[in-house]
Amino acid sequence: MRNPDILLINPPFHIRTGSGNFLPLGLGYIISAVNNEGLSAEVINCAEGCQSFFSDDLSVFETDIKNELHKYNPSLIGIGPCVTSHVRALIIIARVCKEVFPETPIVCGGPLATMNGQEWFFFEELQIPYIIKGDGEKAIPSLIKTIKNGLPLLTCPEVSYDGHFVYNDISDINSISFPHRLSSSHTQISDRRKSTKSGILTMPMITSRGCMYTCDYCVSGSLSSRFRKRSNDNILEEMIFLRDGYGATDIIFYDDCFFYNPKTSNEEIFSFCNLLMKNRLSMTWQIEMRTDLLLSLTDESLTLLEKSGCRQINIGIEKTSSESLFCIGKTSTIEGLMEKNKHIAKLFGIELTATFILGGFNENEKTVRKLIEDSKKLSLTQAHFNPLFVYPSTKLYNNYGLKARDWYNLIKNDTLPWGEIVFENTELSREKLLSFLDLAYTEFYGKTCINYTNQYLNRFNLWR
Ligand code: B12
Repeated sequence: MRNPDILLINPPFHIRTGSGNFLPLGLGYIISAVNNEGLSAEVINCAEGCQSFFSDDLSVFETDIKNELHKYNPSLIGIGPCVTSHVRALIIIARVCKEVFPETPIVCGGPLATMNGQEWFFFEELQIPYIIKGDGEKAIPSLIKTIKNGLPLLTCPEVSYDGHFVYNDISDINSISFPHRLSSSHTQISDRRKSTKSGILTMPMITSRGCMYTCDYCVSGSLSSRFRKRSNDNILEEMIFLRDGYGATDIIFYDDCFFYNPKTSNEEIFSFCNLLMKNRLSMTWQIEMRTDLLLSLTDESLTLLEKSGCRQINIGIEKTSSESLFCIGKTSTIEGLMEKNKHIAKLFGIELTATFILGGFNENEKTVRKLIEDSKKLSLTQAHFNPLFVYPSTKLYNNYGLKARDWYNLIKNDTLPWGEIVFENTELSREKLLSFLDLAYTEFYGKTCINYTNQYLNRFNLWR
């Protein structure tokens, strides 16, 4: 029997074809914070523990997780990071945890617990009375100490419960210890981000909290009351730590916008890249970038990016017309992108890849086909297409006419097993949009691709 101070449970999710999968950095951060206080944490990683969210597979998952839980006797159970797509699995995890450990306190955290207006899901549907909103690094050690001192959890200043919400926001994120990591064999990098070279060890990092932008469809902007970014020195220190401690040669920065301000992007790049070069880091890396930021880059910045190891820029293009961008509340521009990408592809050794969204208020078959055609003209080596998804706590969700609790029933009762709400309009049904996904991949890659629609309709496409 294992007796950790906290047993963390990472819920399973519907892993899509080619998707990445690794121990959530949020859990890694929590484990480090707990260990720093001389406390212990263990994880049940369910990421691949469930073949699908169809009921027969969920029953198998229920038995498996129950058996796994019986190996532990923790002081506290933490479930998360919770996202909306986990719903069907969360219901089972919460039920089984209460059954196996009727006396042990349980707390949930992550994006879904952080969103304003979604607290009811935990209190009423999961019957979990405590959640942590925002950063967990101070909150979780504090919760464990509260339990060790024999006090009720609601005396812990960081905890939220029905009628009492606390948002945890660590001001100096440079003060947070680097996240605990599992071995590289637990890190699956998505096809879009993988290096084609051999002998590369890629590890993920995150260097900010929240997002400066508030695109209508995206949750990131509402996950933190303000955008916080780590210092360049602190980022470099973690890169060196991963290189020397784990043999990492390549980093994926998962920040929504690594360089974040188009007005100062060239200066940001100058400081960051020069710091890496001065320290002879010799690692490659990749970042996410908005189109307006990419368009603002000078050749000098692009040279610096390449020289300091930036091997790939993933551009969040999403739409190829200003009207469609406007309809999803994305303030970036598209004009000049084709020429800019062509220029970068010709003169610089930086691979350009992109994400695109199919569907939206103004969209029809014609606009979707146009987007697919445009995607081929943007000098990209890879592209990732998604239907427009609707998440609670976004402007799109309200504009789509959904009420605060509607997402829950839509996902719980959906005939598809993936936990997503697809934006539909009179011209584009969910089925139609899914069929366009196959067309998009086939057109973009110039060959008949594996059936991408299947990744949504069927059991998980795992690598085993
Ligand atoms: C990196 C990333 C991924 C990676 C890794 C996922 C992972 N599990 O780590 C990949 C590409 C695999 C991925 C996949 C998916 N992602 Co994702 N992802 C992100 C991203 C960009 C960063 C996450 C991160 O590392 N944050 C940094 C850490 C430090 O923050 P954190 O995770 O919030 O953790 C802190 C707190 O939340 C809290 N906390 C976290 N866990 C717990 C647990 C407990 C018990 C407690 C008390 C507290 C607590 O403490 C942590 C430390 O302070 C976010 C956007 C964002 N800006 O956050 C989207 C985001 C979380 N993803 C999202 C989605 C939808 C998905 C997918 C469902 C997409 C899909 N359909 O395939 C899957 C589901 C993955 C999963 N395991 O659940 C949405 C979730 C929105 C929602 N509706 O809930 C987000 C917000 C993106 C968005 N803008 O919409 N994702």
